[in-house]
Amino acid sequence: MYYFASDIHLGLQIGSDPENRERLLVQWLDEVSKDADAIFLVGDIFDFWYEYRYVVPKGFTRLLGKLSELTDRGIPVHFFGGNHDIWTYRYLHDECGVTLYHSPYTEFELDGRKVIVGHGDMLGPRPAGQRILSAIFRSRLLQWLFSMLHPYWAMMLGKGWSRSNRTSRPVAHIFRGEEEPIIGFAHEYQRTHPSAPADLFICGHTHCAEVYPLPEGGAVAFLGEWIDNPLYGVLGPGGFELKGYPDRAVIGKSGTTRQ
Ligand SMILES: [Mn+2]
Repeated sequence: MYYFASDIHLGLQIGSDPENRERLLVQWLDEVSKDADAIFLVGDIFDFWYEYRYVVPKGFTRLLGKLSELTDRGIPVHFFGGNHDIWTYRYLHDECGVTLYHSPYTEFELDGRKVIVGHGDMLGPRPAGQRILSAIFRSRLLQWLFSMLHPYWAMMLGKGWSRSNRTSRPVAHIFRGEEEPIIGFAHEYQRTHPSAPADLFICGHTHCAEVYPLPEGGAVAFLGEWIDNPLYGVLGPGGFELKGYPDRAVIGKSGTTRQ
């Protein structure tokens, strides 16, 4: 089985039970590790993360320990940078053994299915302002300048930005269907890959919980968020399901057929 979760926003002190969000995530990782072939953490796992060459942020020790334990046991953990944790460099790889991804999307073959995974903030048509902002955040110069700041100010600035970003709009976004840039990306992908279309697109970012079937075949799964409403995706022989956690109520599904 393959498991997926995104937008946990660890460290963000809003929503339901922020103190226990990390414990819940670790409990989930523990449970799914029993039959996981791989675990995908699809971005915005941390509400803000910045690491220096010799220094990492305080906290998150339960999660970091659990990730290290899982990878030591041989379970692959794929960790995607989201727009809140783009500045994850080598530490999570070197210390916790996860594989890091920072490209807009990555193609996987899981159980004979073509699955495209990405956080989603860099997918599809987006307004110019957003594109400029993400280019700035990804610029080496800005990252270098930021690393010159004393960690006290850097973390204060980063956490403040992250919090204001969240409190300026509601946690739960209304799903806009065809208007979602990620749906636009999925159509474009299928159109440009007629001989090898994707069976499933999996993303986070929007905080919507949806499994959206594409008319041309395949589906797009939006993994929701853990601020108010923890959810996860599971892909097995029977297809993909989006489930609540810990109640495991099925919120959406897609019977993706193998090619
Ligand atoms: Mn998010």
